[in-house]
Amino acid sequence: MTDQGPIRQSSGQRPEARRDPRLNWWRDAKFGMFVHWGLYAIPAGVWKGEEIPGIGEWIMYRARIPVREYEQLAKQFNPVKFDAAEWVSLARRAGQKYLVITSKHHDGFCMFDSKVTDYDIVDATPFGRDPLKELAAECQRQGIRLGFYYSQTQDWHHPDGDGNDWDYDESKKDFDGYLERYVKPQVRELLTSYGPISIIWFDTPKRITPEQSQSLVDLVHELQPACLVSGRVGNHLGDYASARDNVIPAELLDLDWETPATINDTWGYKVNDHHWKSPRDLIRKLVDIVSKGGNYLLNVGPTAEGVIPAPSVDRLLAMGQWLEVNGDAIYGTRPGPVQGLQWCRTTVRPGKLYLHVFEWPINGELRIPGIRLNVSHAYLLSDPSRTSLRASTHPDAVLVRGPQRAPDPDDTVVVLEYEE
Ligand code: FHN
Repeated sequence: MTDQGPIRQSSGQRPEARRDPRLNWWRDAKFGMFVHWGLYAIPAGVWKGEEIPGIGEWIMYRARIPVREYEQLAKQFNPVKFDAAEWVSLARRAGQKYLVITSKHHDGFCMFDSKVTDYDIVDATPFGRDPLKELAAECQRQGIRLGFYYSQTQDWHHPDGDGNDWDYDESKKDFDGYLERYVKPQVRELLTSYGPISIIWFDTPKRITPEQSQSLVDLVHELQPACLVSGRVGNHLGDYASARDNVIPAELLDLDWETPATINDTWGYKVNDHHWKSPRDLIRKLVDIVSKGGNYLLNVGPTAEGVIPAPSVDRLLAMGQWLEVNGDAIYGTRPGPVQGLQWCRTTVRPGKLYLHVFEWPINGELRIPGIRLNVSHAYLLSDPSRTSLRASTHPDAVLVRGPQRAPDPDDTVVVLEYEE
């Protein structure tokens, strides 16, 4: 994999992890919720009346906001509408199996009660609650796995963190000191005070050395051996690989990988971003990713009041409705044998091939090239009575006669049960 590919070399998977059973739950989960939430939700893309282009959580960087000014936002942060039960329930109803939330993004503000700094949600805001504690309890209660995003390299608030050259002199930074005395104690806090954590989602490795990345991986595994480390810990040392943001590889990859993605065009909330992807687009992206062996980590950016924007909620619920009917063709599956077709995707589990049809043929006759299967029963996954569809095996293809019109214009799933 080169830097030009869908996965940067630095964001890859350690080769031994590919067969590691610690990843089994993650390999089966397929779909997670990403949450970008922090002080940047207050300006929401607008600083001193000016629209700041780009993703919302980068506003401090893009507008070169001095630390002393940006810090003041904490005094206003009071997300009284935050309701951990509601967020976790939304993830559950969307069919998402894990939730990864920003504990500290590049702006350096900590969304948890850290003893290492006062620049955190409990000490510096009128809110005074630890949302990660509340989410951890709710995730336990509702059976959703919890992960923490943590920006290990970039920290625009810390004098020795990477990225802020408008307040601090880059040449004077003690990056290693920052890692040892700030990042590592915080990672320790995150892994010792919130119960079982399934993922530490490091991001933007940038200048981090292989030794430094390795020491973070070791720390995570020492504290919680089952906890996975995202590929963006850097230097090809993650438990699984991370695709570029919003990028879906063109073909099946022999890796454990994940695409982090937005529903509109920003991660952190932006008041003026209304560029929402359609439910159909999102469902198909999920299917496309799963058919190529990946996971989809789909983001929401809650407001400064703690509310997940309604367009995100609507889309996630639509995905959940589709998954309610078609989840068997997603969860626990593996990529199918037929790849590279425009009109359909395939996933498999022992004895079953799932055909995900995006474009239904005019006569309802599906021709799946390149496979020989002894089909014992073909039916629509959405059909509770599992009425048999006519299927025949030919030397170069399997033919299935379905209804004239697409039963589900987003993705109709046809199940082919076969003798192995
Ligand atoms: O810079 C971040 C960005 O703000 C966001 O968190 C995404 C999510 O994958 N990661 C980085 C850019 O790739």
